[in-house]
Amino acid sequence: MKSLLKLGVAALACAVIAGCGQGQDSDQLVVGFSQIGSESGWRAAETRVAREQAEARGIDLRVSDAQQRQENQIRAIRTFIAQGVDAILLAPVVETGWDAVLAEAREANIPVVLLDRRIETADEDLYLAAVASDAVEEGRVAARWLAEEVGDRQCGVIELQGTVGASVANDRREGFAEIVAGNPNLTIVRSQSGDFTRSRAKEVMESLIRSVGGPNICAVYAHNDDMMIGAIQAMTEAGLNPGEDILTVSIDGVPDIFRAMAEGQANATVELTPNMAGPAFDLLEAYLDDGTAPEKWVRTDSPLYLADTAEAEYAQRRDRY
Ligand code: GZL
Repeated sequence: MKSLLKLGVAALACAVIAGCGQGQDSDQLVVGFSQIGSESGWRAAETRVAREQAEARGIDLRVSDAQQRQENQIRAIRTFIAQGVDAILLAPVVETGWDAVLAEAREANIPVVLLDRRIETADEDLYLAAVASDAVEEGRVAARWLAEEVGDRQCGVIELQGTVGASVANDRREGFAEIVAGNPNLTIVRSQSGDFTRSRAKEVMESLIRSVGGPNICAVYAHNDDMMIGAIQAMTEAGLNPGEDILTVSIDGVPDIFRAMAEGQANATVELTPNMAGPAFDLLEAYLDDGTAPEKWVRTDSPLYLADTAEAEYAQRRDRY
């Protein structure tokens, strides 16, 4: 634990309860990470990078995998509070239902930093900062590319949404829809959740191919690359040609989407860095050392990648995930 106030509180608390959140040495920062799960390649990379970033800083990082269930995340946060950790990282699976448990963390004087998703709250002081992309802009970037690609051709789009209730799913849908609204030749013919996973997205895409009909599908927009990989499998098994007859655009920039682009089965991805924990640790260390107030939103970039650089991008990234 770092800050003097915490040392006083901790010493008192540690006299009373066993299993205090002390790192190996009393000066070591102890951080609890309530992680959503491992639903996608991007999520698994975020966890791995968080461990690397903690290791590099000598931080004792305690990761709890919630298997995509909010009640498990809330339980993990309460455990971290009881352990008296110095700070908590939270990747909130959905955007509502956090006020009570975050108020308990504030009561215990434990700062919380949100990673890669946002929460809906009337009290923005419940968390110290958020490290996340602008998911509305990610949706706009995807739709602008598609609009450019189809020109004035009529194009029926299938949208595979992320987890119901997740801020990024709502925002990526909003951004995409905003650009579609300004392009009369783009029409979202179906929009359904694939829960950010390959398997669920494959099932959903199989059923949409049956109901919409392959020839009526001009493009697929998936809120993450893993769902697009599942959709590509479904399209290929149905005898369709994703990346050629059916345009694809998704988000994350995981190695497998670069491989699909290099093989001509996908067209575009909007990258999301898996390194959300590094900036979070930096702002936490400054805050805990001398009270430096961080920016409320540390925004990560959303660059677009296309098939023309996919081969090189895949070669560079495949060992990083
Ligand atoms: C986005 C993040 C999303 C990724 C998915 O910030 O929350 O969650 O795009 C992951 O791959 O499931």
